[in-house]
Amino acid sequence: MENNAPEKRKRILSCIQPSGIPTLGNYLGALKNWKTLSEDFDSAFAVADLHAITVRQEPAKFRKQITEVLALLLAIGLDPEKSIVFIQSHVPAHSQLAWILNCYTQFGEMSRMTQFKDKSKAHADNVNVGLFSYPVLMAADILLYQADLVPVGIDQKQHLEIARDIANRFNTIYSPTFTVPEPYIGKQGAKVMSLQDPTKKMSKSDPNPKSYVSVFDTPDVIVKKIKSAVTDCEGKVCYGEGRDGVNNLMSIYSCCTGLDYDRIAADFEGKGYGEFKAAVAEAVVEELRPVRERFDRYMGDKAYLLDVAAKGAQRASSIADRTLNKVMKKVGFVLPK
Ligand code: ATP
Ligand code: LTN
Repeated sequence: MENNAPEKRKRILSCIQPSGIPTLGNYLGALKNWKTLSEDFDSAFAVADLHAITVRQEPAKFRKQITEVLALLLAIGLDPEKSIVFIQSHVPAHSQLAWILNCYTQFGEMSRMTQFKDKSKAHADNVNVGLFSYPVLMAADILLYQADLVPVGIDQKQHLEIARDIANRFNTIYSPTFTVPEPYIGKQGAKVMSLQDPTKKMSKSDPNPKSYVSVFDTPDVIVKKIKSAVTDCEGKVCYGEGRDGVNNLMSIYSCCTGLDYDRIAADFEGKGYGEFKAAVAEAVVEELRPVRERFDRYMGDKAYLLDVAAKGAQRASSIADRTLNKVMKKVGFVLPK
């Protein structure tokens, strides 16, 4: 018999923490892809505020950052009528499923997470249990929406593998319950490196602001930061092993202009780093300019932002609650009437 049912669109989900002002790394590694993918998939994007408190946040600043990241999601071009755009803590099912999944996750597998090891070194005075089970909450975020694909930067690959392991484990113990998600890691920009130490990823929580370009930096600040980026003494613009600083700038330039490495090397043949850095800075300024302009507009209309968050949470909850109910039934909980 012919099946005329329309093919179910695949679903994507991703989140960003409001743990600071997002960087060019977040933008090129994740956000830019979200906009493109949102055109071809059913999509949900969240501000991961629950994840952000695994590191101490100052309340007033935290509140502001949550609103800013929400505005940024719209500023990158996501359409809240098409994509579900929401704030993680507004959908209680995330915390509820995370607790359940904690009981299907082994201490040993969490101990191997490199982000936990890095963050517990960086915040040695606050190695809390939330930081340890962070990947379980992330698995809950993803599995609640039965996401097929999760667009992230390469640093999140290990967390995606754990989410897959947890999903498979639960599906095997009970019966198929969760879609097993695949990571989607863009070919370019998957790991933008720090401008001051290009062996480390660019991070919005880096204490040195010269190490990152924030998406809200003004053009003159962007120019200054890129001009002071660490390179090497070879003086030649071409991609190569061990040339982390130049490679990073080439990758940033390539993401912003669409030019490949050979073309960039040819264009800057015989030219010094000064000229190259000026071109990179200009490309970054132009890439971020429209985002910044739209961001300012959304930040000027807080009522609209709250409205988007409320509608987003409602739509997200209707999907998330369905999955949570299914899980609770399978585990054997008595569901409320
Ligand atoms: P923090 O620096 O506070 O740990 P973060 O920026 O690493 O935060 P998120 O805000 O949760 O973490 O990241 C949102 C998305 O940006 C994720 O998909 C992550 O993989 C991606 N991302 C973060 N930093 C980079 C980077 N330097 N290059 C490419 N992608 C990145
Ligand atoms: N841990 C992620 C942020 C995050 C996330 C998610 C990403 C929280 N929940 C669900 C994808 C899917 C990070 O990028 N640091």
